[in-house]
Amino acid sequence: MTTFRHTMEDEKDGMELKQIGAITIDTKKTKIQNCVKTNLLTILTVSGVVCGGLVGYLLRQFREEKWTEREVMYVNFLGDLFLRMLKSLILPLIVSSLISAIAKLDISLSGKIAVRAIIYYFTTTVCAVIIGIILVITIKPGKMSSDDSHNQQNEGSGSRNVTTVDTLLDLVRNLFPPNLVQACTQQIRTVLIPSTNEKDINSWKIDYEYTDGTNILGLVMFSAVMGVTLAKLGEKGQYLIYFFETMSEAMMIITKWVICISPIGVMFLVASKVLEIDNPEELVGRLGMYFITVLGGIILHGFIIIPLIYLIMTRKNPIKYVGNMAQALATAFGTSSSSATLPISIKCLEENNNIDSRVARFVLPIGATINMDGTALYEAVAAIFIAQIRNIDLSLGHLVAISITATAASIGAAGIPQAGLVTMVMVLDTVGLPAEEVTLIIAVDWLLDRFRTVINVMGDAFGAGIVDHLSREELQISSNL
Ligand code: 7O9
Repeated sequence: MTTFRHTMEDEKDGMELKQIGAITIDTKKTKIQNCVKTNLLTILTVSGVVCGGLVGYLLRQFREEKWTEREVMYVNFLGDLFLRMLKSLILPLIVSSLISAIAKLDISLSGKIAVRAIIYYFTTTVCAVIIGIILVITIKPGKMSSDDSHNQQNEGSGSRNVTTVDTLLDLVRNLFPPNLVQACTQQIRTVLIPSTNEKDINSWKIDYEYTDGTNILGLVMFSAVMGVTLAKLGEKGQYLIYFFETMSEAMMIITKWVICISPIGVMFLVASKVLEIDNPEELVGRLGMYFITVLGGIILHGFIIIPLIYLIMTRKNPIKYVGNMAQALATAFGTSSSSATLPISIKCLEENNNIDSRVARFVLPIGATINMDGTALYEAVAAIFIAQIRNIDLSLGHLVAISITATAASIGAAGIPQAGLVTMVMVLDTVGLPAEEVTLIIAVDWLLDRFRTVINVMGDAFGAGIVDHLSREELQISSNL
């Protein structure tokens, strides 16, 4: 406005106009420079994924014989360091950010935010499962593939004797860890001990054991309760709230440092994975249609349905929103772990998408734990694909049962030791398929895992955006108090 008035009032000689023109070109230039500068790391990380794939491919072509495990380990080394750094942030980050975010909200508002988030998680996960089922039933990837799979060796499935009920009860047990320090490294699981004269699994002896793996569900639960309690304590709770707030800020600063090496880390992670693939021909061969079905479902759900829900709820541009998350999405693809990506997702949400930090730090850790749209879609498709290969006709009741278990499995995955296999077995169990069938799809699982992780992270991010939009006014009122 001032420049405009200035030019109107002054005599408009050619010289001055030229100068103004030069200035606008100049600002445009700096704008582009700024844009590249601020997005440089993102651009580099996304290129890291592509370069990693290329490097891996070229190295494979480079020589006839297979790369040894040791050589793959060397290529993976820097990627592994990056992953370890990210993982070290998770525990302090989720505990401190959940506690401080919930403590800074008043109880009724955090309740409202939680309800909104949970409604979103549930709706989108059910949507994902339905899309998956529709696709796998129309494409019928299992009927197209030649059925030589019967001859496959059922090795390495490592199945153990569990019932779905036991798995679900373990989940609930893990919600309440008896020892918080132990919960940082171990979780409980039920073991059934076969008795010699009993074939019926229900009469076996029941035992429990602790297995390695962070009991994230228990820690999330405890942090949420702690946050609510500190909010209730009022004045007296302030010191601890400050403590956790500082901790959470500090973790975000360390995250920024780790992000600086993400392009290199992601590149080596992807390159080493491409190097170690056993039978790449499966991707275009027998499992090709299955792969395309899952990928199609993931793209349809993640790039059309969820953005559409976001657009309808917030009337904001979903494309820009996804673009702002690119760094997190590339890391999700590189690490195939939504928990390792969590620190970066929080940073992208707060800094690029301007999500209120109370919402981002409250909703995201919970989303990373229970909201896995990609996983739910994948498990439903996989179960039906296997049934198709085995020529088992599924009734509508079966399909409903698969939807329910796939949804439950994706919600509970973080609370189940060795989740990948166990949740898949749970879903297969509902259709009466044996656990060994999982071996059919293992060949392409490593790649599909990366794609579904991207969608898991994206679903969490859009959820935070929607919850933030719906809670904006209340958040403003609460911060003005
Ligand atoms: C995928 F909240 C956090 F960030 F602290 C958190 C920590 C750990 C959240 C979740 C977990 C966790 O243990 N998650 C988990 C996820 C455990 C076992 C299996 C899975 C499923 O993982 C996805 C999949 O395989 O489809 C995917 N790789 O989103 O990480």
